[in-house]
Amino acid sequence: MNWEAVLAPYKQVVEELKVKLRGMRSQYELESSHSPIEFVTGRVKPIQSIIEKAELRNISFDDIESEIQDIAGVRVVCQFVEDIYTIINMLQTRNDFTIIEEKDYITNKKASGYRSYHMIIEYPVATIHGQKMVLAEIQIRTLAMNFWATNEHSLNYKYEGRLPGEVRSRLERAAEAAFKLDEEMSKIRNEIHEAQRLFRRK
Ligand code: 0O2
Ligand code: 0O2
Repeated sequence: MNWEAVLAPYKQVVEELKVKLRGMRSQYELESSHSPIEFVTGRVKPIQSIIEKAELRNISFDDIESEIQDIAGVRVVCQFVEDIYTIINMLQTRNDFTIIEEKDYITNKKASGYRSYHMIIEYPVATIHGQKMVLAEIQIRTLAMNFWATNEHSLNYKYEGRLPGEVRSRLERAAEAAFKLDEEMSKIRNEIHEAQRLFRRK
């Protein structure tokens, strides 16, 4: 398999989506006092992770592009939970890609404690051989959800997915604490916005 050639369109999609989403952030900053986007990151899934995921799920090489939906992945990180829904609504009105699937792990957290909103999109990318449809995953989460997910991801990597009971239960508690933090911050959101407006004026 010529991985470089297979992954090239995905690289293109990640770059395009980062530019578009970061552009939205700049636009919000110009036109309103609060941007629902804190920052945007993106990555093409490393080849090793693609192979491991395919093996784990019995996906044949020919089906990788249709079965693994997060080869291209971008992440939108927000300050408040409310911002996530602003982003979702905005993405739903765009016509430069099609939303294939939405997974709301905010209302329905995963067993691990993971929270985030995922959108699987079909994105048309222009290649020298014509247009190609590529699947991409947009993860939308708060700073608190991102903090938790990043740490949990590191621990899972360290323990190869077999977390000791003690660590697992601490992570569960941390997930609830992060959820509480988001809830509390939401309650004083207007006050925070006002403070940030004042600060910007100075
Ligand atoms: P901005 O819009 O000025 O913040 P690249 O295209 O190379 O810049 P890449 O390869 O995706 O992007 O880099 P990475 O490391 O994923 O980070 C992308 C952007 O997210 C960078 O901003 C980082 O500063 C920002 N970022 C990553 N983690 C955090 C975080 O924990 N907190 C904050 N506030 N920002 C973070 P840029 O590129 O300077 O763009
Ligand atoms: P990476 O690149 O290491 O992050 P499904 O078939 O829908 O049940 P699938 O296709 O894995 O499962 O999709 P899902 O569950 O929506 O998750 C895709 C991505 O969400 C993962 O990618 C993670 O980035 C993130 N994610 C999902 N669950 C968790 C979790 O419990 N903890 C953390 N930290 N992240 C999670 P990968 O494949 O793990 O790759």
